[in-house]
Amino acid sequence: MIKIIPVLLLLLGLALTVNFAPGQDPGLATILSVAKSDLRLETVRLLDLDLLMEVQGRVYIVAAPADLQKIRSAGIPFRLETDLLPPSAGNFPRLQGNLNGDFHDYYDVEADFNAMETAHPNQAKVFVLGDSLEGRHIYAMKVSANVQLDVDEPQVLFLGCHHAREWISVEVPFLFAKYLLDHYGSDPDITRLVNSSEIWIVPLVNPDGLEYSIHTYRYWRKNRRDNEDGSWGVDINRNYGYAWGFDDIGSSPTPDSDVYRGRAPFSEPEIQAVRDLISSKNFQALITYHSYAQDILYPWGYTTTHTPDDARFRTLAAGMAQRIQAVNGRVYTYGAAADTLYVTNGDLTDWAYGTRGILGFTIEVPPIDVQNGGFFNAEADIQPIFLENLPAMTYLIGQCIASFVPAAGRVNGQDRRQAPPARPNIRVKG
Ligand code: 0X9
Ligand code: ZN
Repeated sequence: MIKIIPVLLLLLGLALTVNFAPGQDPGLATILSVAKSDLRLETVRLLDLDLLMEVQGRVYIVAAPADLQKIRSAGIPFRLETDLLPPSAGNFPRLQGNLNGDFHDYYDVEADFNAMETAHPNQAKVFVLGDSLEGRHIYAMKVSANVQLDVDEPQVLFLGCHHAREWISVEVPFLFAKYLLDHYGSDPDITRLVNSSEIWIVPLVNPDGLEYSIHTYRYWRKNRRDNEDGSWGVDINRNYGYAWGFDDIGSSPTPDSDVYRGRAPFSEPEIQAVRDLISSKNFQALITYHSYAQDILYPWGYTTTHTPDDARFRTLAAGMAQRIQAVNGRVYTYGAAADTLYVTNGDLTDWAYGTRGILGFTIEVPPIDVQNGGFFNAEADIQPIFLENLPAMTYLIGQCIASFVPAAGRVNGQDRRQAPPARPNIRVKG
């Protein structure tokens, strides 16, 4: 997404990382560059441009036809760079050759989840939360001791892949489910966690987008909604129903934008499925995985005002960052999302916190920048990235167990919710 980070990357590296598929989706395939001096941050925001990277003073942009038009109208000189990004060739690493390598695709998630349930019938149960636009299932796995029973226990949710091109974000929650099941009964800490909580894992919120990213266009971000104006996709992390469309900076009303918020809150079935799961449970906390950056973000995203729970959020984020750093030495920064990253509206964590008081975190896993690979994690990095995130996941569950209030003494989630904000900046068309 919008990530402007100075980079010394050589163009060769750029060619290696882009799986460009000319002809398959010409509306999405143009790459162009603009001199950095001609492109100010406000312009980027205003024009809603999807920045790819910065190389030697030039900013590379993934441009749909409408973006090209906007850049032309704004009078910004640009250079077409499409030729620099050839179709993936035989000598490219396997991962970049239209194959997902060790990364899960939809069918891998399905098969592995079913196998895990069969192997661990007392601790793992697979649920179908709903279906995507193209009819794929949105899978969830519940991991808990005596998993068939519903007990009043702390509940924590881990999700991945709202954004199609962020393949690593499937792996972290998926591998967590696998780790819990593989270590239940032998590792006392894991056994205790599984015995005293309900852990829910939804590793692939956007299966249509992921399949499209694997097979057609590696940089695809949104779902596969036909917007019926020649453009495709809604950014499902702008479609949640709290402060939806609060302004046109944190999301876009324009269908061909990469941060298009959709026609209405919760218009997209993929996140209706997530909403319905969350509404039917009593989650204390959640982590939604994204890439790339190394940060831990919490509400609000729609405004730089802090939540009344800022201190609690900060303590938990610091605890997670510290544990992550202890594994491989990587520093994850943390803070309120709108301060730390950029404003977003209609994202999962704002909705989960704003309507149900859930302590919702977005973790953007490595790499830290495009120089280190951007959305293209090496297969060899899957395990290290999962393993460094593992103690943050178990820490968060441990904190939820420690502060759990059983149903009898609990304030209903409904009572914790905060009235959605007015939308002073919303533009009315017509
Ligand atoms: O923009 C997003 O949806 C996330 N970043 S990404 O580059 N993976 O697309 C960040 C969402 C963070 N949440 C808020 N800012 N509320
Ligand atoms: Zn993302």
